[in-house]
Amino acid sequence: MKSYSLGKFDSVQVDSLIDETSALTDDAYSSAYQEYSIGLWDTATLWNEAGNESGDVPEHASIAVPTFVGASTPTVNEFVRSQFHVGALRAVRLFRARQGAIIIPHRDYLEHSNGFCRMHIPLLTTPGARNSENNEIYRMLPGELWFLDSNEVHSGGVLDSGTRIHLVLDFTYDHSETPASVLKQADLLRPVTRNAQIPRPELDRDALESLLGGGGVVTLAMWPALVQMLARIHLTSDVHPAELYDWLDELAARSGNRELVAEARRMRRYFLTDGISKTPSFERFWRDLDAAREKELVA
Ligand code: YCP
Ligand code: CO
Repeated sequence: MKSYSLGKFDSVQVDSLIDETSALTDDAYSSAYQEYSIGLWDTATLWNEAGNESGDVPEHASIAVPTFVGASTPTVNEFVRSQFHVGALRAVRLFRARQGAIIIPHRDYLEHSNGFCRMHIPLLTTPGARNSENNEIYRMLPGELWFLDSNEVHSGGVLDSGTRIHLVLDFTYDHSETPASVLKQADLLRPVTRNAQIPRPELDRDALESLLGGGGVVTLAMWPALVQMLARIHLTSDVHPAELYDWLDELAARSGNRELVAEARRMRRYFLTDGISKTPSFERFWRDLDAAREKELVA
């Protein structure tokens, strides 16, 4: 696995971050990244480039500063300034997943020249919290500092009714340096020795086959619900997260519906190969199809 833990922060310090972030209300969280979220998955942007309150984090060159929401998290801000080299910092966010919510398998930075050096510090967790990177599933625990290699196919969230909140920091990525160089004093972290990986039982291919066999009754309006079901399978059965896109191709092919075939292809491009600026969103794609159909009817 390319993602790894660099160690653990002092628990008293982490507790103060948990207290402060748990007190944030729902309006601190935004629906940026809806296209990626499956269920109640959202983000609160605490630091971003000056003037950007949208929640999106473009690969900008300016130093990150606290946002409107970040003005109400002085403890987090102080922690960030004391532990990290903020000159390289581009964003500070909270990623929250609740009640079975996950992020769809994808690769980040597809259209970025360099990407970010992304660090996760779990604050709140639940036994069903999971992350995936290629063929591996793992669980991060509160107070640990993790470097996430988001160039690899990954996903994450919760499988149970609980809530997971991670503090996520993005730094500019100077590939000649190790991720630990974003820390002011990497040697102050306590070492993490536990094995974070979680084994999964073999995938029941017959059960999967019966799900995919239903292509004939599927329409575009049902598509997101099917994607949501299939996207979670790799978190509980031993299969690569990118196989989701093969299943979608398969389901679409069996439906005999050209629109579904094009939609499955769009999703692979959006999440795995071309990225979001070069590929339409599902909403845009669906609207355009409807508009084209309308036109044909009129002609
Ligand atoms: C992640 N990737 O993998 C992030 C969340 C969308 C892009 C937002 O957690
Ligand atoms: Co990602």
